[in-house]
Amino acid sequence: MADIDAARAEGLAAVTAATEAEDLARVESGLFGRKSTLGQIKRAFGSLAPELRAPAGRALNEAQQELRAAYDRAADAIAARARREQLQREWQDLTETPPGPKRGHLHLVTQTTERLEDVFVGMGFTVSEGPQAETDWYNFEALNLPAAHPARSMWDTLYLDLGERTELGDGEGGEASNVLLRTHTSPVQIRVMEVQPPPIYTICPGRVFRRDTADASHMPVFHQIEGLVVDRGISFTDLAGTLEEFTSAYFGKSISSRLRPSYFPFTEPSAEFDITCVLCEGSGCQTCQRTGWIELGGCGMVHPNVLANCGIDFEEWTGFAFGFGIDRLALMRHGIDDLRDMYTNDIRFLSQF
Ligand code: FA5
Repeated sequence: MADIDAARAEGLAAVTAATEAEDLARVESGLFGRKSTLGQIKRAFGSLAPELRAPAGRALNEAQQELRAAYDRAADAIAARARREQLQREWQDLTETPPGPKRGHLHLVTQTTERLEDVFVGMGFTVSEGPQAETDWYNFEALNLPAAHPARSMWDTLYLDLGERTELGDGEGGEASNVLLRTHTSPVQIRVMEVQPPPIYTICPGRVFRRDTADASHMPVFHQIEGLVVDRGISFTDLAGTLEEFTSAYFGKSISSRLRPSYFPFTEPSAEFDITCVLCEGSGCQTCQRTGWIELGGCGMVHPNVLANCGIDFEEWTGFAFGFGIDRLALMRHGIDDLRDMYTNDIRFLSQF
């Protein structure tokens, strides 16, 4: 019995001392094999008196079971620790988002609009706004474009079906079939002239809508900025000078402007307003089709009919107006190939600006 106890204690101590899988494997044969201490004691049972064999056998079995249980616990603990260590070694951070909150910024078109406003405010202009859903009166009729005027086809229009009369108009328009998404910022001219007596020096930036198919230089929803000046003795040279002043203030001294004859029903005479190609600075490249110039928008002297529609005496007051696309301007300024890139909301593209 004393030998069995001693062998059990010795076995338990050996199991406890084994901290690695190899140590445990090494002590295993000393614990359970035929040549183990308990195995040798068992073989000596033959020399015991018969009445002692049963209690000795029970004690030996208990000792063997105890050692087996201690051995299995130690093996489990070593295996669990090895697995933990392996997982720790093989762990990889696959998270795609950078840690911590990142500050966003204004969209490129908003940044461009704010810069344009700054330049014009610096030149003495105020900023005016108007609704995006307009009546036929403001978007067309008051701008010298009566119903069925052929020039209406210059603007592919999206009409709104509101079902009932709306509050948008002031009596001249406002019936459901007459409500549309404004196709340009020119209706804001009318809204300003209706309420503000001259002199007027204002710009009107805003979102406009056309039934245009999206391509590299067109979007169905885009942005324009309108300029309107009404004062005594305003002439075409004031228009040309203002646009030139704006061009060098916004783009820098190396970029200038030119006017080409054109047609808009609400201005007479009318012109197309070009600037030196920002990318090649006038030497000719793919973007400007080797002309050295890029078209920015339209302009002209406010048509007397438009002044009259707003109750302004065109004998006393004259004015000029201009309007150009903000999105295309941003495109040119940053050398972007495709207008659609600005609106697909790919954060990798947007975060460059
Ligand atoms: C007008 O909309 C006139 N209201 C401009 C004007 C104002 C003339 C005051 C005279 C006096 P136009 O349709 O050409 O003109 O548009 C002006 C500019 O808007 C274009 O030169 C272009 O830069 C931009 N634009 C037109 N259509 C789109 C489109 N689908 N996507 C992006 N930009 C466009």
